[in-house]
Amino acid sequence: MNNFSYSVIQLFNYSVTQLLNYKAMKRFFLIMLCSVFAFSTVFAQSVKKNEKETVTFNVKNMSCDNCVKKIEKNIAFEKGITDLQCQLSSKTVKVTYQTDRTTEKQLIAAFKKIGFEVEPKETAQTK
Ligand SMILES: [Cu+2]
Repeated sequence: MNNFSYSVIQLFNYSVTQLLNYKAMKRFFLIMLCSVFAFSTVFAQSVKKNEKETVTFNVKNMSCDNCVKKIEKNIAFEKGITDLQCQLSSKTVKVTYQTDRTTEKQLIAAFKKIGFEVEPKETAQTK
């Protein structure tokens, strides 16, 4: 084997090693990236799961005890609702719900379904 072919082989060996290192590195970074992504997704979901919101609705046509009963009976059992308080004197309904299970829009629709026009008065984050 002459000097030239020897150096060609050396060069070839060197390139293969470099290539393998590059592939291993690429794989390592890919795995790192995937685990970071997976972890952040799970983390974000668990944070979202514990989030609650309390909305106070103005309910103009809530005028008697029967209305209150109707609301308590129907809305309190909508999915995601953890607390519901009707106040006839101020014509307001305070609803606490899990943000990952229902939305304000869905609540408004649920009220509408049983004949009450509502509008959100104030919203607050709850722990
Ligand atoms: Cu009534």
